Amino acid sequence: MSRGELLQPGILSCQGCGAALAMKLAMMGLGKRTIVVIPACCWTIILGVYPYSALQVPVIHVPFETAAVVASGVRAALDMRGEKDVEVMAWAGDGGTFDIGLQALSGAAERNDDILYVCYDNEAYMNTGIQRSSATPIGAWTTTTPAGSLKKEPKKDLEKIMMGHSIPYLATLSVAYPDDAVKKFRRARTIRGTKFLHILSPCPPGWRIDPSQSIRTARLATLSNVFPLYEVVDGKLELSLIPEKTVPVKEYLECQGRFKGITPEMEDLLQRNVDRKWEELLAEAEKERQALS
Ligand SMILES: Cc1ncc(C[n+]2csc(CCOP(=O)(O)OP(=O)(O)O)c2C)c(N)n1
Ligand code: SF4
Repeated sequence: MSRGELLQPGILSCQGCGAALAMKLAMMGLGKRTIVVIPACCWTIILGVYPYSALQVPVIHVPFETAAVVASGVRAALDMRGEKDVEVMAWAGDGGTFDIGLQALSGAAERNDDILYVCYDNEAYMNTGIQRSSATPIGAWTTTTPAGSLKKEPKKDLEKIMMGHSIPYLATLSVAYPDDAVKKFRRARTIRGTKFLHILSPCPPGWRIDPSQSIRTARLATLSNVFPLYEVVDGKLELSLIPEKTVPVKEYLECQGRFKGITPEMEDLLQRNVDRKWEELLAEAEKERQALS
């Protein structure tokens, strides 16, 4: 894999930040003719302080809830100028996507605006000190789900919501599978209409892991089917990876301090939800496979 030279050294992330690596992979897949729209999130900081920027492409910082709508506006302006070869990427955290930016994202997707929307998912509002978002899993500690009242609600199924918009391309990615991730960014670039990519990006301070364990933790998320990797192209689902041997969810939970207080009942529920979702994905992928044969 060649170096991601569009993301320069000197970024202001914590050590082992999955979100930083995610951007490096995005830039490797997308290339120079890209404009990046970033709402309030850790990446507002990671990039560096104006007038400096670690990204060698134009970046627009926008209010928290407006990533998708600003990206749509930039797209419209580029279209008027005839600059069809420029990809507009909205790049937001899970708080900015699953919660506060969802309405703007839904609007763009319903219009099928030609933008790439990427959610880097660290499963909480990390930039403001680790608060619960609707992407936070059951049983996770955050500063708003302290010991004794850990999150009881399951993570919102954003893929289902986005698939309900019939967009031409949706994919899940992980920083632990960089080749797969770069391939999906490249593919997204070739597709016109709204593309939605969801990339799992561990956050060592928020997940209570050692920075050296970021990639291992992300890999366990996929090997336990907590975060399966797949693509949906024009409504057809294809799994990117089927683990040879599935790891119990427990193993994924045990390597992170944020799940230290999880109850056996919550753990059970999480495992059951993961199994059900995986069965659904397998069935959908098999249906598509049979339709093709
Ligand atoms: C309307 C509005 N509400 C709250 C904030 C404060 N704020 C800035 S960043 C942030 C957290 C962003 O969380 P997320 O989107 O998950 O990205 P992460 O910080 O995890 O990278 C919050 C709450 C804001 N800037 N604007
Ligand atoms: S708090 Fe988490 S997401 Fe934010 S820069 Fe640090 S490691 Fe990255």
